[in-house]
Amino acid sequence: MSAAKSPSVADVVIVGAGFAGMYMLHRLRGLGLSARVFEAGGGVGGTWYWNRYPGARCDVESMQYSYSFSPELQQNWQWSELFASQPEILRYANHVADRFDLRRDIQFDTRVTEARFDRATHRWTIRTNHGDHVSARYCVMATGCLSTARVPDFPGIERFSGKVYHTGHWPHDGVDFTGRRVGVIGTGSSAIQAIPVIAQQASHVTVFQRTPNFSIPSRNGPMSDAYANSWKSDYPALREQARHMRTGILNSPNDISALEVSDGERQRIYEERWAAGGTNFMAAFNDLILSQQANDTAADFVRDKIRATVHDQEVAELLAPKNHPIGTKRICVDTDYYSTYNRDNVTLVDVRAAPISEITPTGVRVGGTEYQFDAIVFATGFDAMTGALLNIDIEADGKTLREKWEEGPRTYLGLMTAGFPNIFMITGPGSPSVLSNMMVSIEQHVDWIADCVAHLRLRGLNCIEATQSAEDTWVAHGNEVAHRTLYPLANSWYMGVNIPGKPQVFMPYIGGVGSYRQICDDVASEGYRGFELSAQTSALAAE
Ligand code: N01
Repeated sequence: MSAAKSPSVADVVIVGAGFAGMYMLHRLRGLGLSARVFEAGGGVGGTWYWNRYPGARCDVESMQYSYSFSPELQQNWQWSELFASQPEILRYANHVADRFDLRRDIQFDTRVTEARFDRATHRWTIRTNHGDHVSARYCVMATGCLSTARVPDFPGIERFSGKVYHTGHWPHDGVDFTGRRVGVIGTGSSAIQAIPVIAQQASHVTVFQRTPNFSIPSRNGPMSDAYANSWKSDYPALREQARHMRTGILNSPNDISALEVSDGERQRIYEERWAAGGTNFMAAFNDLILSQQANDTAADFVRDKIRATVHDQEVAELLAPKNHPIGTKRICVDTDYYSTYNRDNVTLVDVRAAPISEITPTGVRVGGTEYQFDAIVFATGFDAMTGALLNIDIEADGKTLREKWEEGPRTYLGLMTAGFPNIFMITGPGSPSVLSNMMVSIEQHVDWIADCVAHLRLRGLNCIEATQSAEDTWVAHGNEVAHRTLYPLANSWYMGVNIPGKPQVFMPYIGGVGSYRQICDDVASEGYRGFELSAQTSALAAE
């Protein structure tokens, strides 16, 4: 009988090589620690590696959706558009990987399957689908918030004889829809970006819409030197300002109520923001996500824009959202989305009243009607925020994370969860994450974790664990802040509503990026308040 192979050893295992995992690796190396990164994809970039659907681009301006940690990097890199496309962001991720020589510690095409904590040694044992077996002092989950693509359980789906795609798992060599009849299921951010581009190629596009979404034109365009230089000439100060904004985006919030101004003035402000484009529309007034009455003014404005854009008023009414306040489902940003419905080759099918009943060998059936397709695009979203974490068997002291989070995720600061020492989450549930500029939130978490690990080492400590009471207080605070807003009124993936059986709790922290950062900084400067720090001295624990 052969002896069990002993594990390889690292200070830290990082799961994921998106923007979070890459920067975490860089910071840990800077501390002189050894780190191994496991990445399920064949390259770096995370969400930008997988989401290659036509029209995919970021809705945060490129000058802000980029790393700030390296002055040289942010000066040298040139973005070609205001809002970078997926291929350009992926090129940037690859450039960063090369520039900082990250690949030598990243194992690609490898999925972490389990992570178990051993109390005796205070170490994690991590295993992968390729039989890797690593013992690490710390584990960092850089698994992304929107990385577990989801296809609804439509009957007959396996019998469809045409091509099937998911926006979050797009083929790497692209798809040519020329001359094809395409069905698109879903009208979230991904669909809203993809539909106008697919419609330019396909012979016909049929969109199956269950819930219409509010979308603001991006007004994307080429990056001018003058605009890029307006950032580069003062980058450190501008980045610092962004870190303290509510969303981590340096925009122009208007700190007055929508109800304090005259109708004419309100309309003027909305028109101005609509013309400027992008998510800054939601910063037109300070109470759009707090007051239904204020929110209605913005929602009415966008509904009127939809009616003015779409020629067929029946279609316009279907596209105009009426069941959730604007912004409480992720606001979308588009290029020519609504006007695409004026094309002869685009049809909108409402599947709210009569849902999709089955996928047939040749198409999609809704009630008594069958729509025939050569290809179906599922733009049906993700098991957000918890999906990727819970797909891994994470266990400490005989309890799994799945068991602990049965009624919804519970964390302290979205960084750690009680009962699971030495395992950190980057942009985990309970942190601003998806409600923010992810780059800003990623850098904040990575820096906090790196500083924390350095703090432990300096003091001869090697174990950190969130206390139950700190976690309970944070969860209660997160809920209290969320329920002061209109967000819980929407059936959104923020609430887990899109996954059957998923507990319905508001997962991100909505208190704002700036104030959240201050809380995290205070926690650290007060000796990691709410965490227990200790030293494991057994010989087994020796480094
Ligand atoms: O996914 P979604 P997404 N029958 O969950 C529909 C980020 N992102 O990939 O709303 C019929 O938003 C579902 O309908 P409903 C961004 O944070 C960013 O589009 O559940 N339809 C919905 O319309 C975003 O929020 C960028 O009623 C069904 C759609 O599928 C997040 O990713 C770009 C259905 C899913 O929409 C996710 O966006 C892209 C069913 N059975 C994404 N099941 C940018 O930076 C689901 N649907 C711009």
